[in-house]
Amino acid sequence: MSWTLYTFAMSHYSEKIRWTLDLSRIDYREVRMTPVFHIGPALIMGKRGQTTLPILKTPTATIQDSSRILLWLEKNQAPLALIPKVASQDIHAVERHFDAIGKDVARFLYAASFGTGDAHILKLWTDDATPAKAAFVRAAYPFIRWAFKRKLNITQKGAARAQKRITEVIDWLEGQLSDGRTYLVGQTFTAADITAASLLAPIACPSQHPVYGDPAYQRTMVGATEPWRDRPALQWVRKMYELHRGVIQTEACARRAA
Ligand SMILES: N[C@@H](CCC(=O)N[C@@H](CS)C(=O)NCC(=O)O)C(=O)O
Repeated sequence: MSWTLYTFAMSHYSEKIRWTLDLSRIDYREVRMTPVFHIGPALIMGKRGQTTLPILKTPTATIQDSSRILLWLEKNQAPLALIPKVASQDIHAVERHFDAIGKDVARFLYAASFGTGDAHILKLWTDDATPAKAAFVRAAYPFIRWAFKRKLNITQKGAARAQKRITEVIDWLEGQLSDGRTYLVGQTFTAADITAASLLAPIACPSQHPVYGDPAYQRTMVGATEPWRDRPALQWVRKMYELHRGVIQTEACARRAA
């Protein structure tokens, strides 16, 4: 197995690629990184002056950014069932809608949980850390939180704007689904559905997701997710996870263990 996917366990952009690789039955090793300690490796591997994950490393290329990774897979793993050629443009158009609110989702949820949910955030940030890294993140938490707030513009105003933009995209999704369709592009499950479901998963909290399905996460976010929890769009996200994630995830884990 010579592909490696660098992720954060709780990252919705990482989930988009993890799900795509799992469903495409591509073998890879997942390296779950610890915030702060990801910065150096991401800068070096990405070579774009960016510190974001996911990053996919293959024997022939290292690609940073989930939409660039999808484009690379489309070109280099063709034919990719999740991006049929005839539907490619429509799929990427849907992808852009949801990628655009990824940071708003993080901004809004952190704004609501910093202060009251710090214990759980610390747990999420240290779950995949070595003891020494975990001790560092715990000790530096007040500073990391401050830096994070600045970087993501986590202010009351920023959170209010994020809430508005998330609501607009949820409205848009419900508009798309209002004719009774199951999938966003064509008659089959595609990368458009994966992107929409992954990016909204931190709000929808599907039980199949290892982080957002955790009752402790759901308790921490209960106030923040409340405005949208029962909306049809969020029910659709949970349905996509039920239909297309649980089994695939179990299969991928079994493949990796074999
Ligand atoms: N446009 C990027 C956004 C990825 C992104 O924002 N990732 C977040 C985690 S969800 C991240 O790595 N944050 C840490 C950082 O920016 O250093 C993509 O599609 O991959």
